[in-house]
Amino acid sequence: MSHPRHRLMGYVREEIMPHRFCVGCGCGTVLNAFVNAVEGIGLDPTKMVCVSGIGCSAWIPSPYFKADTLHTTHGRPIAFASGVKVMRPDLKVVVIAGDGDIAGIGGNHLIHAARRNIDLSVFMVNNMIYGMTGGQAAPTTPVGVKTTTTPHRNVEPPFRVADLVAAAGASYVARWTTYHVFPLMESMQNAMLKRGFSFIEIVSQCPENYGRRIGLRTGTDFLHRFKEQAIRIDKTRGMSEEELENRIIIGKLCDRDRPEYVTELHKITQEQTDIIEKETAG
Ligand SMILES: Cc1ncc(C[n+]2csc(CCOP(=O)(O)OP(=O)(O)O)c2C)c(N)n1
Ligand SMILES: [Mg+2]
Repeated sequence: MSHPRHRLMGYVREEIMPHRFCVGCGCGTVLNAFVNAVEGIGLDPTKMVCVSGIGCSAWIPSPYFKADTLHTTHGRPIAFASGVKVMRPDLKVVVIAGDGDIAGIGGNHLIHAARRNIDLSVFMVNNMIYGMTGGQAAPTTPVGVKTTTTPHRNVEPPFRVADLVAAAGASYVARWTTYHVFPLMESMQNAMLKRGFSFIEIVSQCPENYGRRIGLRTGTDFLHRFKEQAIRIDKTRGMSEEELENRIIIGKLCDRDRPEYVTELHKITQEQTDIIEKETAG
């Protein structure tokens, strides 16, 4: 008896499946949610460009998602994606990369893309560490954690990246974890349908290079932790900083309409073209 082909198989590079993510890694969950979201809103992958940087999470779109992809340099996926969007505003441009990529080395590109409100969707996989390179501290690593670059303990407070992006001016910002698969899928759909800069922080697990330093050995250990730590944003009103210290605030942080960067740029191009045409006609 022949087996029916899975309905989502056409969205991934079947020839290189199964993927190479470590056992228990959250990247497979994010890939699954992303592919479901793309199919769910009927996006045509031939009209998409996915951009990634360097890191484990960067492998989610490239090579696994079957669309045109740019696997760029570490820290620069938003810069490359902005270039694509300016030249080809007709394409859906999505960045998927790690916390190191997006909020560490690429942090400046992140806040300025949010400020400009350029029409990109950025899905940042926050595993709280530089996973691919063996476990260096990221700007998302919690205080107190021992990493290869903080062998005694990390003393740097982490960024709350989603809050930072919302404050910088993005149109849509949300935070979920790999435990919250269905809300994550739905949020990815909303992000990709939103005009302007959309951003989802996906708190994810790295049992290999982060978990083993904090006593969480398996992916399941992390999912239990995320379930316990998560608190819906609407339940946080009136709670103090101390009460929220070890919590992961999940849900939508903002959803608003602001002028979009490429549209505004193209208006200028049109205005200038009109002026030149008028002058040459006269
Ligand atoms: C300019 C530059 N600096 C540093 C590196 C080394 N490097 C490669 S991946 C990486 C960190 C990856 O961490 P993250 O972006 O969080 O992705 P993860 O592997 O955790 O998914 C670093 C520091 C590099 N490739 N290029
Ligand atoms: Mg990381």
